[in-house]
Amino acid sequence: MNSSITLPRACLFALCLAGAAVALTAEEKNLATNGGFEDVKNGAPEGWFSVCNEGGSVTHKAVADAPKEGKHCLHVKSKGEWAVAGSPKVKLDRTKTYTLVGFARAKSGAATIKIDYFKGDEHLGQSEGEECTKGEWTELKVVSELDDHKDATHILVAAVIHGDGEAFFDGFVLTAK
Ligand SMILES: [Ca+2]
Repeated sequence: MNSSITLPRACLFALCLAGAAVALTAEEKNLATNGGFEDVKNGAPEGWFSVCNEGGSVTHKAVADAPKEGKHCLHVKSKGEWAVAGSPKVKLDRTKTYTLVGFARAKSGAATIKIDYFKGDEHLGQSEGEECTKGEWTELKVVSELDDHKDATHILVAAVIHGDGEAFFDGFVLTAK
């Protein structure tokens, strides 16, 4: 009854192959949850939050206003010193370097993207990209600086507006290598 032996072996081999494929693609996986802003709940990108300086105001929405890719992009409007729309937190693998790429276009004010560093819920600092003040989609990039944030356990990615402004964001991709 060889068939009863060869069948499980064949299955095990197939499982090993599937496992190897998952390990390879995990290297290039987009760690930014809903980074394309296509999952929309109550008009906002699912999982994303917004925050601003005390006394300021901020709104964050998922809109279908000329997105960079897909059907939706993130719209942030703010009054105040600064405003941020952020993703869910990502648990850090400190042996890796994280790279965030994203697109911004500003209707008014200065927009950028950033990586925020956290120790649990405590905000430790950030690495910001260059400012975009243009009305066309502009690619921005931020590379993590984990050596400057030795206690960090988590990061998140965020859209930023400095001062009063209104801007669109799309295509956030966070990778670890
Ligand atoms: Ca999109």
